[in-house]
Amino acid sequence: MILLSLLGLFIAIASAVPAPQDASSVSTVASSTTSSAAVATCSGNTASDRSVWCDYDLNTDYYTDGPDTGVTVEYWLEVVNTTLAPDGYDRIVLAVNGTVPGPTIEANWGDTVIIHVTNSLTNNGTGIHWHGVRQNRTNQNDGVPSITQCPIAPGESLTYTWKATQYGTSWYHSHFSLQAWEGVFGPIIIHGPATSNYDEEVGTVFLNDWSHETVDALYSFAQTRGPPSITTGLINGMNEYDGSGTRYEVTFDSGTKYLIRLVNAAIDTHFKFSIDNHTMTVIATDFVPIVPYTTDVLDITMGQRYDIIVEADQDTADYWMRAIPQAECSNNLDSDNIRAIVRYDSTSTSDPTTTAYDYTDDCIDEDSSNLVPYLSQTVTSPTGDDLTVAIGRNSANLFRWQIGTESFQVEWDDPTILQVYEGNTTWSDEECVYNLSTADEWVYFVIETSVKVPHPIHLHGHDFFILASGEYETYDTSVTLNLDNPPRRDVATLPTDGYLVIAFLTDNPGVWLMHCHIGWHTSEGLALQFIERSSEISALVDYDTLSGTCSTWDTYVNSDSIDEDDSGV
Ligand SMILES: *[C@@H]1O[C@H](CO)[C@@H](O)[C@H](O)[C@H]1NC(C)=O
Ligand SMILES: *[C@@H]1O[C@H](CO)[C@@H](O)[C@H](O)[C@H]1NC(C)=O
Ligand SMILES: *[C@@H]1O[C@H](CO)[C@@H](O)[C@H](O)[C@H]1NC(C)=O
Ligand SMILES: *[C@@H]1O[C@H](CO)[C@@H](O)[C@H](O)[C@H]1NC(C)=O
Ligand SMILES: *[C@@H]1O[C@H](CO)[C@@H](O)[C@H](O)[C@H]1NC(C)=O
Ligand SMILES: *[C@@H]1O[C@H](CO)[C@@H](O)[C@H](O)[C@H]1NC(C)=O
Ligand SMILES: *[C@@H]1O[C@H](CO)[C@@H](O)[C@H](O)[C@H]1NC(C)=O
Ligand SMILES: [Cu+2]
Repeated sequence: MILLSLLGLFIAIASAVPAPQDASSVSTVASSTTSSAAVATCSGNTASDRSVWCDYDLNTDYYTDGPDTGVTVEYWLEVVNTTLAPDGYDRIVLAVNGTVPGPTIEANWGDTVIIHVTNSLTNNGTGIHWHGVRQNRTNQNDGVPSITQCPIAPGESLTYTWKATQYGTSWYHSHFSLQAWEGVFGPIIIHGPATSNYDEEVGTVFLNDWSHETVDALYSFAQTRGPPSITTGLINGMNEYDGSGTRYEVTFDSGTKYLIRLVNAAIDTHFKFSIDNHTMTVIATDFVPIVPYTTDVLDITMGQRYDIIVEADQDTADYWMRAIPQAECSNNLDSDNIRAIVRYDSTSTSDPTTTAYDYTDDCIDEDSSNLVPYLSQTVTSPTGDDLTVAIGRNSANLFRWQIGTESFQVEWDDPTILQVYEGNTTWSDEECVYNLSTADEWVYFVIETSVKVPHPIHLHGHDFFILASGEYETYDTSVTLNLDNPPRRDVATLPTDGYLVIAFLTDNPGVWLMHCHIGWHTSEGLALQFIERSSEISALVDYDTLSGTCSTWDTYVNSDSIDEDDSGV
């Protein structure tokens, strides 16, 4: 009797408390597979010390080193066509597993992640990009139609596998046409150490712009007349609009410090984020932990993430959380109403009466002097090239952007990685190929524009180092490049009528897209591709999977005569 109840108690404890995942102790055992959510802790990592992670810590150079847990986490995602009303207004939404945002992909630093994606749409291909994920020697899993795969045809599935060599916050989203902004996106959380202590996780908080028309319906306007105005916005897939819908709410316990993982998933909106009366401690830029700094108002542009810690240090009351589109570069019809609620008393149902912090309307990144990576890295003797961002119209009189010499145009059914595998080294101008054949070399690019539109520039397969930037300024040789531990991340703003200088190390063989993260601009050709260490790529290719996806796609296209009316990414 006693033995039985003790046994029962033991089982109850064992299933309620996740086993601490000690990387050193599991690294020697054979790899195991689990499909349950990852445990969110590692020995040593506690509320009073978030700097350590089992045998690793914030000082681990995650570009070359890191845990190997032997654990595999596995997810199944289904892209569906549904009707949702995130702000109380019904519309067609394309969504992962029927929700916006989709399910969270969660793992621990050092785990292997396997995701099976099924395309259950009837009239679109798909391909899911794991934004910011390094894809170290796993280029084919980057999820970009025309570059690393053919689109997944309706009714078909594709499995992606990658190792979580970084930790922090990101998101996955479709890289097929404008589908990401029809709702095909969701959170990625990789648990690891943090540069400032917190008690609890709120999780991801997504900031979106949102129209009552689909973005596919608005694309024609965007191509002929420029960016359309957007109806409203969402915080974590929710908002109240004209008396309908529900706002996202968070409950704070006095004295508790919360980790909030912010993601800007908008198609064309630069937000300033704030929580009335509260100050945030910023601890990470994209997947890069930084030396903490505090701010009341945070600039976050498309594709960027910030991990912030907010302490519940105010009076028991209700407070507005705000995402405010910046009019300098965003055209939103409901700018003052993209809000969520922070409550100290969960039973309260009243609207907050708090006032927003003052801010100056503009579309620039956080001050680079604040964005100091915790793990210091130095750029040495980079070799450079110049890329001009410009806009024009094509022969059909539609807007087309370019970065470099041509507007980007690639074919869904002839991905670059397949061309490299087949030994084809002939590239058309509009494929905008930059061939980086030397290994472990620092390269830099001066991206310049005289157009009065800022662009969030995103690079796949790397963090880039931000050597310099200027708004309403021209780059010349008098500009000092910051090579000594500059800000590092995977999305940065090319400022209005200005320049952005980025550098990276050619340490990751593959075909990597670099593009503007404004959805309209990606579709209108503001992209290029780096073929990095091409001689090493073929050995990384799983040809059967690659060609299998392409042949089912070709069969679908031949029977449905589907039209590529954008850049192909
Ligand atoms: C990336 O892959 C290379 C080659 O396999 C390996 O040497 C390196 O340690 C890997 N980086 C990380 C962070 O795992
Ligand atoms: C997504 O939906 C599929 C079925 O369509 C289901 O098998 C899977 O468990 C769901 N995934 C998650 C992460 O909820
Ligand atoms: C979603 O469903 C609508 C209504 O049936 C249809 O018009 C549209 O083409 C579908 N979209 C996709 C991507 O399957
Ligand atoms: C995707 O489906 C939408 C309808 O949901 C349609 O408007 C759009 O043209 C389709 N895109 C492509 C590239 O087929
Ligand atoms: C928020 O801060 C303002 C300005 O300091 C103050 O007047 C107000 O009382 C605070 N609101 C709450 C609910 O604490
Ligand atoms: C890149 O350039 C190198 C050196 O010129 C060449 O050998 C290689 O074939 C090129 N790769 C591609 C994919 O064009
Ligand atoms: C090589 O690539 C070019 C440009 O993408 C294409 O036109 C050509 O057909 C390809 N050649 C082969 C042999 O596949
Ligand atoms: Cu752009």
